[in-house]
This record gives sequence, structure tokens and C-alpha cells, in this order.
Amino acid sequence: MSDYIPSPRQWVRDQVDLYERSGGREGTTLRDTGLPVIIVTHTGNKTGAVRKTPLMRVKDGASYVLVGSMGGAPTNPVWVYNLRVNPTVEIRDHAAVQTMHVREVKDAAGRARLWKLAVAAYPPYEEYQAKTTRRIPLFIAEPKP
Ligand code: F42
Repeated sequence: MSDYIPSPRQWVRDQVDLYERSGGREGTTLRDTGLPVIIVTHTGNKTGAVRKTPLMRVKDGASYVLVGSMGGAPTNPVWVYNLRVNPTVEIRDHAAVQTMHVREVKDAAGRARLWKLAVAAYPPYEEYQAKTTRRIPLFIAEPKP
């Protein structure tokens, strides 16, 4: 098992710590929005290290939609490149932890459907997309058979 390298961002690191330490009872929402968050554990594409990224919880049946919005920044978050190379992830949703397989959804119809779910779960995604010229990457994480 590789080493865990925490996020360089203090608030992100703190959220991961609290979420995991409490067994998914605390630190499960985005700041004061009250909206639920999941923790995606994945593998660094250069370091091979364990990385943990909190993301908004967007459900599609038994699957999760992962949105590479990073607040509408001009560049993709780094975790996007990690998932493209290493698609096996672990997702913690409160107390439930599952190994999942991730794939990027790029076809127009598939993307449009997932984007609707994402915006319904977290409306600011729409502003984030309007803020940036990049197409915000979307992934679907499905349970491993
Ligand atoms: N970000 C989103 O994009 N979408 C969300 O829905 C979202 C929700 C959310 C909710 C709660 C919360 O606390 C944070 C939330 N965030 C959300 C922010 C998210 O958790 C990430 O912090 C953000 O998306 C930035 O991701 P990032 O992967 O770019 O993180 C940076 C800060 C980072 O950790 N950089 C590392 C570093 O050391 O600089 C690199 C980590 C890494 O993966 N390195 C790779 C490796 O091999 O280990 C190599 C990377 C390469 O160069 O390819």
C-alpha cells in the first residue's frame, strides 16, 4: 500500500481528516451549504501515492457523478489526470465505503444527462462552467462487479 499524501490545501485536508476520523458522521457537508460531500480515494498518476479528494455527492442510481469543476478555475483539477490513468477508486459516502470503477463521460447525450444531475445536486456548477472556457470534465463512478 502506497503512502497517503494529503492535499496541500488546509481546508480540504481538514475535511478529509474529520470525515474519515468520525467514520463518516462529521465533516460530510460543504462548509455552510449543508450539501453532502463524498471522499474519493485515488492514485497519483506520477507519484503512485494515495490521494484523497472531497467532491460533491451527485448520485445516479448506485453510481456517483464526479465533477471536475474546481470552482470554475481555468485548468482542470489534478485529480482528473489521476482518474484518467488509474480508474479504480474508493468512494466514501458517509459510513459506506466502496471500491468503484470510474470512466469519463464525453458523448453529448451522456454528458447532458449527468450535467443535469450535477446541477440539481449543486447549482453553483452552472456558474463555474460559465466562468471558464474549458469543458468541465465529468466522470461516472460505478460499483465494481
Ligand atoms: N472540487 C471539484 O473539482 N469538484 C467538486 O465537486 C468539489 C467539491 C468539494 C467539496 C468539499 C471540499 O472540501 C472540496 C471540494 N472540491 C471540489 C475541491 C477538491 O477537493 C480539490 O481540492 C480540488 O478539485 C483541487 O484538486 P487538485 O487535485 O488539483 O488538488 C490540488 C490542490 C492538489 O492536491 N495538488 C497536489 C499537489 O501536491 O500540488 C497534486 C496532487 C496529485 O494528485 N499529484 C499527482 C501524483 O502523481 O500524486 C501528480 C499530478 C500531475 O502532475 O499530474
